[in-house]
Amino acid sequence: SPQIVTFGESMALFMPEEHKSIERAATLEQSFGGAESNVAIGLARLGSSVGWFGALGDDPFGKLIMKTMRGEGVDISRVRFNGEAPTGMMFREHVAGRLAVHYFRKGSAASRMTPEDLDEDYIRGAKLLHVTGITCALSEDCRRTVRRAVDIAKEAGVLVSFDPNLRLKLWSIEEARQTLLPLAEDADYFLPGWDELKLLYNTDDYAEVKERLNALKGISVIKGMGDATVVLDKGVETSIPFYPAEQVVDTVGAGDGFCAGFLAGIMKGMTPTEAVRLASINGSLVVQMRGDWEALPEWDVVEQRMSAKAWVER
Ligand code: KDG
Repeated sequence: SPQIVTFGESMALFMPEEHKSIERAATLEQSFGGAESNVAIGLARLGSSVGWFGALGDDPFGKLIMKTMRGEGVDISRVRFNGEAPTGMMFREHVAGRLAVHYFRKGSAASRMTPEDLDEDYIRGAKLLHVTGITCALSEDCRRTVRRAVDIAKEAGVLVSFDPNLRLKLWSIEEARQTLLPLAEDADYFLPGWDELKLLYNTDDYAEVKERLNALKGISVIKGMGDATVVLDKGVETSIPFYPAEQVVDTVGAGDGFCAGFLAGIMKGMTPTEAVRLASINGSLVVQMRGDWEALPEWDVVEQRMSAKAWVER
């Protein structure tokens, strides 16, 4: 098995030209996205050994996703094509300066994943399993699939990382809490954003959230605490400033890029604080190009930036 294994839904992605709404655009640019496949591409580009799987429709979009993932060097040997259900789709546009996402993913191939689709040995053979809350929001079967995958990992001593990736378009906050908080308890690395934590724990009070996180067994990495990332590691709190982006074009995918950088760092034996520095550089590069994963850097770029003066000057 690859060192890191992840799975979830990847969808065809369509975006109008910048500054145009979908209603006014004559053409839409095509790509694809999915939190877990974004992370997988990010990891592969940093030189980590990674496998991604999910169910895709037996259609041109599924094929495009599969071929691109393969081309990026991600192990796709456990991807399944579903003959009946299509690859999901999403459309993104900026309306009055705000990002709007439109999903067409109900009944998609990925939403029909079941625990029986898991290759248990593939998970057992990995060093780390990465899951996100989006998969849990897709269907009851998907929720059980994530749960089962995490249980397999735990039993086999495989590390688990978990990004809640709260998507309130897909389910209610109450449902999300019920499923995601237990997963946070099982994670060795819990990677939420501060905005997500406020919703999940239903409070704006950092001290209260911190108490909850310190009670978890794993390390928590809080993204977006102002302009910094906070690491909570067995009661020890470290704040690491964001690496500055030269320009911000499209912030979607920043969290996944961060996550890829963090996991790559951990797999390379870095401390969580060092891994956050790598993660932050990775995230800062993703936002400078349109699309979720296109701008994810290769290892030499990140390595150069890690030792560069720019960081020290902040
Ligand atoms: O993190 C980026 C994802 O939100 C995007 O790729 C789409 O996976 C996605 C989702 O379900 O929102």
